[in-house]
Amino acid sequence: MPREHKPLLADNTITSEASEKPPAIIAIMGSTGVGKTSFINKVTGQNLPVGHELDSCTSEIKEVRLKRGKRNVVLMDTPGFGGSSMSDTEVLRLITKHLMTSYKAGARLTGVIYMHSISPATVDDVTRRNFKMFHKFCGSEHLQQVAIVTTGWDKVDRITGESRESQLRTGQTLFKPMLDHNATMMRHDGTIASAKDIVDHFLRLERIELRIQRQMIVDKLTLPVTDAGSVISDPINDVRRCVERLAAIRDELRAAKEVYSRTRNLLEEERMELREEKRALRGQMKTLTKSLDERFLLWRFLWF
Ligand SMILES: Nc1nc2c(ncn2[C@@H]2O[C@H](COP(=O)(O)OP(=O)(O)OP(=O)(O)O)[C@@H](O)[C@H]2O)c(=O)[nH]1
Ligand SMILES: [Mg+2]
Repeated sequence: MPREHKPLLADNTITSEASEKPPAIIAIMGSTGVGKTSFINKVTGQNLPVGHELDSCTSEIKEVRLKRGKRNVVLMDTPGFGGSSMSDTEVLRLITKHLMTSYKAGARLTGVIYMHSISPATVDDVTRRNFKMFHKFCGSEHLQQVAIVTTGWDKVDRITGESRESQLRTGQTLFKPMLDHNATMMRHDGTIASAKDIVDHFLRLERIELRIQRQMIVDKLTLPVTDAGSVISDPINDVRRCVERLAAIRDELRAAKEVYSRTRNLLEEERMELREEKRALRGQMKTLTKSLDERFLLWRFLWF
């Protein structure tokens, strides 16, 4: 049955009436170029930059606020996996860091969307690995609040699209394991109405805690040893990243120390000069001033 589309208010800011209920925060993840940012633009009417050709576009987490009816909603745009500018581990690290910070500030997700384009004829091994990572990222406990949203329906004919969707549903290395744990599969046909419908799906749901958040905050695991991190982590790269970052921090500290010591010397020099000048002025006070008032003023400046 078609669902009624409540009008999105032109003003996307959060009002006091709506802010009584915590906003529904929805994270949007998936491979690069599948249309995550385009989807957000469709729902919010914003014009965030979208990608062209094969280059990845979004490079940082961006939260976009909007309202559906009286409910405040925050859509969390994330960089895509498989992009040209960041490794998948870096993307996962960025998303996880953001989720940890907002979790510690009391914010909880209401849902997670994993976007996938129906348009490529095959699903490569890296994408399959990322599905597996995503499942472990969420855990299996709250998958009714996870939606796998397919895009690219205008790029294929209906029969081809439906056949690919069916393979995604039934493939053990594709989405079946998540769907078996009550994740939902939805289509985004590129229209504003369909994008709003997908967002509305989450509005009735409770707030959740993802497995990655529990493992990192409660169990205090580091990312590479979490269930999700261990699927895509590359230990050699992790060690290299740590060593490089430590070297960079050491250089920055050394440079900061040099600047500090140079500034300290300059200030010290200036202080000595001024003290000397003040002493000389004190000695010459009588010759410098004529009236008693001026002498009194100078006396106050030079002795205190
Ligand atoms: N034909 C068609 N093009 C789409 C669809 N979704 C997105 N695009 C186009 O694909 C390109 C990439 O879209 P983005 O919205 O930037 O994709 P993204 O998932 O945010 O990509 P990253 O930020 O790199 O992770 C843009 O040129 C979009 O216009 C779709 O369903 N059909
Ligand atoms: Mg994007």
